[in-house]
Amino acid sequence: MITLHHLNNSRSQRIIWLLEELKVDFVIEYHKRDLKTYLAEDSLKKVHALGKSPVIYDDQTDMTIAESGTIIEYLVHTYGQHLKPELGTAAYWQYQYWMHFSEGSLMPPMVMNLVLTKMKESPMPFFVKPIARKIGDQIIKQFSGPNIKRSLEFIEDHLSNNMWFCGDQFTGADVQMSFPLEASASTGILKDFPNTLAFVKRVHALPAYKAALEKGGEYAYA
Ligand SMILES: N[C@@H](CCC(=O)N[C@@H](CS)C(=O)NCC(=O)O)C(=O)O
Repeated sequence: MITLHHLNNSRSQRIIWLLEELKVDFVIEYHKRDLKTYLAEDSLKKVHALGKSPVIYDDQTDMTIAESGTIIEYLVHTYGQHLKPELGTAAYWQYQYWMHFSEGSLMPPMVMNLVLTKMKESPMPFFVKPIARKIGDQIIKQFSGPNIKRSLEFIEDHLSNNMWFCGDQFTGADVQMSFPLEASASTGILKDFPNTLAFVKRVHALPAYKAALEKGGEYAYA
């Protein structure tokens, strides 16, 4: 039995979806975000030193595993080899590429945008506010914004020729890529990226995805 340590409105929603796709037995332990800081409550630190979600525990192997990419690789390797291309093929390296790209290249500028936007809105002495705003706007304009746009153009181009990230085969890489893309969709930016938006809609129409939404609770990106 797998235990998933889940946080509301977070990346761990995609792990519930994968568990549903794999039809393995699992239970969810729910953790909550602090309403003010948006950080996870301390209960997650008892599960893993970094106190972040997702984390899974598998009692078959007595292993605790953190980091979405590792969790997806572990679950696919252990319970659903059909969700990854054959080792060593071109499709397999595509799979590896998108598995890493999601958290390694796409998420960092997205998180930066989120933090800077929150910083601009947070309370501070009135005389600091215009300076903080200007710095935040400049970083978004010159760094995170253009990086996100370039990545989305790249993804759009890939999805204009591919139904899923590894071509015709639905894989764990689609699960890993779903979170940043549905988070992007929720901001409206994907109106300029029709193939990427179509991918998100395809994901949202899957029965296992819908079942996962019912189990996960609060989720702002679907
Ligand atoms: N790269 C990690 C990121 C983990 C992460 O930052 N999770 C967020 C939820 S989306 C979290 O736990 N935030 C709460 C906190 O940092 O206290 C992964 O993909 O698992």
